[in-house]
Amino acid sequence: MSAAWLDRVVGERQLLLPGHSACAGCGPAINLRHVLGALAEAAPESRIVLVIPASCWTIIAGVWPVSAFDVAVHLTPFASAAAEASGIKAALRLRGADDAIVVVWGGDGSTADIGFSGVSAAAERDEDILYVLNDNEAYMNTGVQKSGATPEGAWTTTTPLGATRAGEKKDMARIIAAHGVPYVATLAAGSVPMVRDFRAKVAKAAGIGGFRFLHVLGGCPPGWRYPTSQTTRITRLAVESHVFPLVECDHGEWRTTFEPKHPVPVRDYLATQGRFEHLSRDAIASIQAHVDARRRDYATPPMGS
Ligand SMILES: Cc1ncc(C[n+]2csc(CCOP(=O)(O)OP(=O)(O)O)c2C)c(N)n1
Ligand SMILES: [Mg+2]
Repeated sequence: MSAAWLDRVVGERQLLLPGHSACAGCGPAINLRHVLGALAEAAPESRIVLVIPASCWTIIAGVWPVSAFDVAVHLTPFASAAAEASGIKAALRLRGADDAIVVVWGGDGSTADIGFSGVSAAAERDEDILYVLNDNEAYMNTGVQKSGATPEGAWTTTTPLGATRAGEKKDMARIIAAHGVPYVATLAAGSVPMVRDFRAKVAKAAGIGGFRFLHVLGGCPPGWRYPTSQTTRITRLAVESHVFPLVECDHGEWRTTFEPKHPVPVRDYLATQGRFEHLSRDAIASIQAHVDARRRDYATPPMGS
């Protein structure tokens, strides 16, 4: 790991400005900083437009005339984010800004559930946008309700104790890859090597035309019920336990981009968060089996390849 690279990342110009109102320890805030930083580095001359459907980020973005961003931001309803991003890209192209990068920063509730039809349609049309799934695994802005991306066994306010999340998290990377889009990847900023993987994927996506989909995992201290200091450690454990494998599908070719040097059992990840504290040994064994099966799936040619 080169010290010069780290210095550059730490010292780069911030497009998510200091003083924004995200919670302490907000994983998505770290992630969005890296998305914008890596885009600005990969395409310094390109205009970046951020399209944000209803989510925590509608609030964090600020109330006009104040903005948390040093890029243009367009707030949308859930269902129309992908369509509005497609329209903005088309309008910018008509005005000669061919290289503008239009980025949707959509939550998991927005992307996997309420806005899914619009995301699927934009993917199917191969719209020239960068869609980033900002996955904190529940509807956090409205008080931790379960989404399609909430993981098996998790407590949320709509899956309370005694009726916690049954079934597995939707596999959005494979669902979107099955549309035959040019690029899909999973990203997590859990350690310096993982950040390197993260930013390389953003840079790669910036250089490809058509519909690109980045699925980024971000911890939420109040929703996942852990201390604010633990976000990066928990993100690292998500990858090291293979709960969140780092993969990409580049024009139909799947590959694992990051193999943990120190793999850990899933229970080590689950034990870091209050949303899993009720789980029995049997429930943890079942989650481990599902994580193992999903990992095997990624190692074999999946849908979309
Ligand atoms: C059609 C519609 N239903 C419900 C809401 C209320 N709402 C605003 S933000 C939000 C949560 C969105 O969850 P997610 O997409 O996961 O983003 P997060 O809040 O976790 O960042 C909800 C339900 C809304 N704005 N529009
Ligand atoms: Mg969410």
